[in-house]
Amino acid sequence: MNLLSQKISFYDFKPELENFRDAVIKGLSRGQKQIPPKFFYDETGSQLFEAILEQPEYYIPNVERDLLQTYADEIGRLIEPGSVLIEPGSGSCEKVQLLLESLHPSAYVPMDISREFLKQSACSLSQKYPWLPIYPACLDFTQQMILPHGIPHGRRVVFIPGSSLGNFDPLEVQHFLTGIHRITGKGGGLLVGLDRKKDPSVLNAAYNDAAGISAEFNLNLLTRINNELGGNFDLDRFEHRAYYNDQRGRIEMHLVSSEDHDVRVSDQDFRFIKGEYIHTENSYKYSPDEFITLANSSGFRLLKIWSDDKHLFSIYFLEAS
Ligand code: AVJ
Repeated sequence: MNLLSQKISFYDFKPELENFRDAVIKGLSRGQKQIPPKFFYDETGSQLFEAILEQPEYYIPNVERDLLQTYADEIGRLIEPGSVLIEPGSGSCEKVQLLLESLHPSAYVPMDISREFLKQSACSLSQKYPWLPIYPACLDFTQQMILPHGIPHGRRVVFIPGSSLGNFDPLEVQHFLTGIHRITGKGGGLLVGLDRKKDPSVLNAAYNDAAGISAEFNLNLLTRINNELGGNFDLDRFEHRAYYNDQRGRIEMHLVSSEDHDVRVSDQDFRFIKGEYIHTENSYKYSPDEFITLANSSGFRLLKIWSDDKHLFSIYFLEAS
């Protein structure tokens, strides 16, 4: 089946890929080396992330899936049919499928930085839901929060599952939600799935799966730099580290250098000393009170919260006031 025979209008906002080079050079030049997590998601990275979602220690997908399945009808009643459903960072468009029958939106706008992955996900979604008009938008939603032209009218509802908000600092979440408020307008909806604070041993296991997929995902960033930016990272000299930083309320992911050595990227040399690390990701964990306060400060008010019995994860439905 081709794009034309399906109800798909693909919008390419051309997220600037040369940003990758700039971000890496800038990030490796800092006192504390760091690279933003959005650069994990080249094609291999996106596939590795899908594999993380299947690891037994990574409880988020199962708990969230259970919640979405259990409460789909209730969620559907709060979000009126005919809404335009927008999903920043849609990935495989897997989770939205748990809601489509009960929500029956007039359109779905998946947004992702990974172009081919976005196209493929939209195509297979369209085969399963031929009645649904889909407007995939290739963009970096951390840089631009814009909607494609021609989407239907109707209440705009933004769906952010999978705890992806956890990648932002609380202040960035506040700015991001304020941007979403601008897109949805007053009365618009916001459906968020977000991981909660809990026993650190559960969190640490989730980001250090026994099969080593999280490690592969983290290290793939170096492979990507080698491939796309002519880097010469030796993957045997770096180790994956992930641990819960209790003071900051977040999982931190690092790539730790196991010895003193130099790495070359795009004609620039970077010195690593033994034990020095690149900070590659934060994954913030929120108590419901903390997140609700944050959402309130961005102009959203809570209408409903759903949680599992073990208080691992929560889904929030909020309205733009
Ligand atoms: C996509 C940000 C929700 O933080 O749990 C999973 C990314 N990194 N394992 C998360 C991730 C390592 C994930 N988010």
